[in-house]
Amino acid sequence: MCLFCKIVNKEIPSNIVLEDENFLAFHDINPKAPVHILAIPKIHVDSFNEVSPETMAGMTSFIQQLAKETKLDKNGYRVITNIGENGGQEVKHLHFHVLGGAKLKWDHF
Ligand code: D5M
Repeated sequence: MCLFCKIVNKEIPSNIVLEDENFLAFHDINPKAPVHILAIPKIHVDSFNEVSPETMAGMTSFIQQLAKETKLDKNGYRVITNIGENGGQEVKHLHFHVLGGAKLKWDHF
């Protein structure tokens, strides 16, 4: 079972911010911004390459709710998903980095 499936199953502890039937959001263990939350589907999907339109639709609503509840929607935030080798994806379970809490830089290579 992958790392994030274990977090979904509560076999590995995480600092949960928001949860519903299909999605989970928890604080990133290695934050890159004052607020750095990971939002994931509970079902295992390897990456954005494989995600279904239905899961993405739910994911979008979940991230919007997350932004509202954390008040990130007030001043803005960033949503990133890394895909594969060049994208820098380390955990092979689809996750969206939700970053905010400061004016973010834009510097990728
Ligand atoms: O991002 C993978 C992210 O997952 C990276 O920012 C660290 C984070 N991570 C790894 N293990 C944990 C646990 N156990 N809790 C919370 N966050 C974690 P990627 O896009 O794959 O590079």
